Amino acid sequence: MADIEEARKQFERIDTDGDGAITAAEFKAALAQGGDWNVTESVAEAVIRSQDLNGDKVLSFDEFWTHLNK
Ligand SMILES: [Ca+2]
Ligand SMILES: [Ca+2]
Repeated sequence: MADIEEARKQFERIDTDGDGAITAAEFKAALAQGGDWNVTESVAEAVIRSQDLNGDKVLSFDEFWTHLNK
């Protein structure tokens, strides 16, 4: 079981505009910040899609959390 406080901090770090949803662009920017410049927009979109449970193309905290606990 992952730590929900840690997960929330991580989520908020990626969700730079603070609207409670992670977009592909935000995800890509977060990875670039971590030094991974090879992640393209389409790779980021594919990752979001693989974790997106309700099909709105963004990650809510619940979806992020569900993925961490898989
Ligand atoms: Ca956002
Ligand atoms: Ca979603």
